[in-house]
Amino acid sequence: MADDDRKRRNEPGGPGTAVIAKTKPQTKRPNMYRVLILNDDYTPMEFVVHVLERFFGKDHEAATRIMLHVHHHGIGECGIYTYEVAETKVTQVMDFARKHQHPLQCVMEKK
Ligand code: TYC
Repeated sequence: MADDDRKRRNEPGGPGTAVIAKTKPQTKRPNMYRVLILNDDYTPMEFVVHVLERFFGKDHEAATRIMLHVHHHGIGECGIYTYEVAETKVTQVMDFARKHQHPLQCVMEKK
Protein backbone atom coordinates (compact mmCIF):
# COMPACT_ATOMS: atom_id res chain seq x y z
CA MET A 1 0.00 0.00 0.00
CA ALA A 2 1.32 3.52 -0.78
CA ASP A 3 1.92 6.16 1.97
CA ASP A 4 -0.83 8.32 0.47
CA ASP A 5 -3.27 5.49 0.96
CA ARG A 6 -2.13 4.84 4.56
CA LYS A 7 -2.39 8.55 5.36
CA ARG A 8 -5.84 8.69 3.91
CA ARG A 9 -6.86 5.65 5.95
CA ASN A 10 -5.02 6.93 9.12
CA GLU A 11 -3.22 3.60 9.62
CA PRO A 12 0.08 2.92 11.43
CA GLY A 13 3.17 3.26 9.24
CA GLY A 14 2.00 6.25 7.30
CA PRO A 15 3.73 9.63 7.34
CA GLY A 16 4.05 11.14 10.81
CA THR A 17 4.62 7.79 12.51
CA ALA A 18 7.93 6.59 13.92
CA VAL A 19 9.35 3.20 14.80
CA ILE A 20 10.77 2.99 18.33
CA ALA A 21 12.74 -0.22 18.76
CA LYS A 22 12.60 -1.73 22.21
CA THR A 23 16.13 -2.36 23.55
CA LYS A 24 17.12 -4.54 26.50
CA PRO A 25 18.74 -2.66 29.38
CA GLN A 26 22.48 -3.17 28.76
CA THR A 27 23.27 -3.78 32.45
CA LYS A 28 22.88 -7.43 33.43
CA ARG A 29 23.64 -8.54 36.95
CA PRO A 30 26.01 -11.53 36.97
CA ASN A 31 25.03 -14.82 38.59
CA MET A 32 26.60 -15.02 42.05
CA TYR A 33 28.03 -18.05 43.83
CA ARG A 34 28.51 -18.83 47.53
CA VAL A 35 31.81 -20.38 48.51
CA LEU A 36 31.35 -22.74 51.46
CA ILE A 37 33.69 -24.75 53.67
CA LEU A 38 32.74 -28.01 55.30
CA ASN A 39 33.57 -29.31 58.75
CA ASP A 40 35.69 -32.42 59.29
CA ASP A 41 37.27 -34.06 62.35
CA TYR A 42 40.94 -33.60 61.41
CA THR A 43 41.74 -30.18 59.94
CA PRO A 44 43.21 -28.00 62.73
CA MET A 45 41.10 -24.97 63.70
CA GLU A 46 44.06 -22.61 63.20
CA PHE A 47 44.54 -23.92 59.66
CA VAL A 48 40.92 -23.06 58.77
CA VAL A 49 41.31 -19.61 60.32
CA HIS A 50 44.45 -19.10 58.24
CA VAL A 51 42.62 -20.17 55.05
CA LEU A 52 39.82 -17.67 55.73
CA GLU A 53 42.35 -14.86 56.29
CA ARG A 54 44.56 -15.75 53.33
CA PHE A 55 42.03 -16.55 50.59
CA PHE A 56 38.91 -14.70 51.71
CA GLY A 57 40.39 -11.51 53.19
CA LYS A 58 38.85 -11.99 56.63
CA ASP A 59 40.39 -10.42 59.71
CA HIS A 60 41.33 -12.78 62.55
CA GLU A 61 38.09 -12.20 64.46
CA ALA A 62 35.79 -12.78 61.44
CA ALA A 63 37.83 -15.83 60.38
CA THR A 64 37.57 -17.33 63.87
CA ARG A 65 33.81 -16.69 63.96
CA ILE A 66 33.28 -18.43 60.59
CA MET A 67 35.54 -21.35 61.55
CA LEU A 68 33.62 -21.90 64.81
CA HIS A 69 30.30 -21.66 62.95
CA VAL A 70 31.48 -24.43 60.58
CA HIS A 71 32.84 -26.48 63.50
CA HIS A 72 29.43 -26.37 65.21
CA HIS A 73 27.03 -26.41 62.24
CA GLY A 74 28.94 -28.47 59.65
CA ILE A 75 29.08 -25.86 56.86
CA GLY A 76 29.57 -22.12 56.50
CA GLU A 77 29.90 -19.27 54.02
CA CYS A 78 33.32 -17.80 53.19
CA GLY A 79 32.07 -15.26 50.64
CA ILE A 80 29.92 -14.61 47.56
CA TYR A 81 31.57 -14.12 44.16
CA THR A 82 31.05 -14.28 40.42
CA TYR A 83 31.55 -17.75 38.89
CA GLU A 84 35.22 -17.48 37.92
CA VAL A 85 36.31 -15.86 41.19
CA ALA A 86 34.40 -18.47 43.23
CA GLU A 87 35.94 -21.28 41.17
CA THR A 88 39.43 -19.85 41.75
CA LYS A 89 38.87 -19.62 45.53
CA VAL A 90 37.67 -23.24 45.69
CA THR A 91 40.73 -24.43 43.73
CA GLN A 92 43.12 -22.38 45.88
CA VAL A 93 41.67 -23.74 49.13
CA MET A 94 41.58 -27.37 47.93
CA ASP A 95 45.18 -27.17 46.64
CA PHE A 96 46.38 -25.54 49.87
CA ALA A 97 44.60 -28.13 52.06
CA ARG A 98 45.99 -31.02 49.97
CA LYS A 99 49.51 -29.56 50.13
CA HIS A 100 49.26 -29.60 53.94
CA GLN A 101 47.58 -33.03 53.96
CA HIS A 102 44.35 -31.81 55.55
CA PRO A 103 40.95 -33.13 54.43
CA LEU A 104 39.32 -29.67 54.40
CA GLN A 105 36.62 -29.44 51.72
CA CYS A 106 35.52 -26.27 49.92
CA VAL A 107 32.60 -26.05 47.49
CA MET A 108 30.59 -23.45 45.59
CA GLU A 109 26.82 -23.20 45.01
CA LYS A 110 24.72 -20.88 42.89
CA LYS A 111 22.92 -18.27 45.01
N1 TYC B 1 36.34 -29.74 63.40
C1 TYC B 1 37.73 -29.35 63.28
C2 TYC B 1 38.47 -29.70 64.60
O1 TYC B 1 37.81 -29.93 65.60
C3 TYC B 1 37.92 -27.87 62.97
C4 TYC B 1 37.36 -27.48 61.66
C5 TYC B 1 36.57 -26.33 61.53
C6 TYC B 1 37.62 -28.20 60.51
C7 TYC B 1 36.07 -25.92 60.31
C8 TYC B 1 37.12 -27.83 59.27
O2 TYC B 1 35.86 -26.27 57.97
C9 TYC B 1 36.34 -26.68 59.18
N2 TYC B 1 39.77 -29.70 64.54
